[in-house]
Amino acid sequence: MKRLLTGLKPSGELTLGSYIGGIKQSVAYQSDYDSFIFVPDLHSITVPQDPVLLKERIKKNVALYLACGIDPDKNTIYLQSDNLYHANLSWIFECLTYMGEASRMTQYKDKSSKGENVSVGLFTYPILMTADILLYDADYVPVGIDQKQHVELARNLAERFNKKFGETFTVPTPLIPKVGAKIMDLQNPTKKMSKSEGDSKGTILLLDSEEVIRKKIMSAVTDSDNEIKYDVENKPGISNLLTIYSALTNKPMEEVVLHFKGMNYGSLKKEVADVVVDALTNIQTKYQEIMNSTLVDDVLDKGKEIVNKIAQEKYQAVLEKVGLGR
Ligand code: ATP
Ligand code: LTN
Repeated sequence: MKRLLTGLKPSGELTLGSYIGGIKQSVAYQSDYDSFIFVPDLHSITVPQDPVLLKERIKKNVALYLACGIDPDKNTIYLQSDNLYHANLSWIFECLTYMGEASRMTQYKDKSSKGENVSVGLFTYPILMTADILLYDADYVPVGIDQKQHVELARNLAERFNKKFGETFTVPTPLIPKVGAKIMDLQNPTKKMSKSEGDSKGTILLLDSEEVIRKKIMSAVTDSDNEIKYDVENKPGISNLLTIYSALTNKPMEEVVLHFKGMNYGSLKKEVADVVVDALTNIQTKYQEIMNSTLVDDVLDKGKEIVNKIAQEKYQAVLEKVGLGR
């Protein structure tokens, strides 16, 4: 069975974008693949974090995975910092990565070009992501479009290692959703809906109340020509709302556009809000049940044991190939 692996950083509250671009795909594929989903907590400290909030969010992330439909019987669910091999393997890949290729990674490029003071960790984190993926020989990595570049780095590094030291790692393939690969900020629909950088009015959090969700969607920025059509370039706000609707109802875009043809923007927003409220209240009910149980710790304990065993074997093989150790 092919292996699928993904993770969502606990660097902020998970959003509708994280759900549609990240978790939802893993839920859809979980019966067909050997699925791994983890909390990449080491990735979240590339930018400063409050230690108390970070710890809370790690638990919340796992509870949300489960509430969104990640089945603990079909997935290996684990915490990155529960397995020391991620960072160890990352070091080996750092030594195989060229400065030029790391410098081309967009997050580092964007932040450093704005003159922001960025950490070395932000520069090297795509390499840690390579280690996250290759350590388990993942075949497929479901991600939103913003992460495609990083999975491509993982492909390049797997190929480079295999060529230099002999066949060792599976070369992974990114899985990008057909609809919803980039959900946009509701207030600024040319920017990604983000948990760490977005406008709080433009970002729907998975744990927002019904009232807040409706308010955010009803005040989404659109345009003034009152025609509902899918045209990302000229109508980014309307196209984003149609995308959210299409992703959550699993209806193809053509059908969605036909459904809304001739309606006004207010009616479109109302229907999108209904669909989002429906999906998220369902998730929130399950989330509360999970947070009141021991499930999160139970699945993480089980996951920790499984992944450490796999990783230890893989890392040992890597040491041998590279000539490290005794
Ligand atoms: P941030 O929201 O802080 O920008 P991120 O997207 O970099 O964070 P994660 O939450 O770890 O970090 O991303 C989880 C997954 O969800 C990734 O696969 C990412 O591509 C996807 N994702 C996140 N935001 C969106 C979005 N707005 N639209 C589509 N996919 C998204
Ligand atoms: N870098 C990703 C999160 C992430 C990830 C991974 C996703 C870390 N390791 C491995 C898929 C596979 C992000 O910033 N969203």
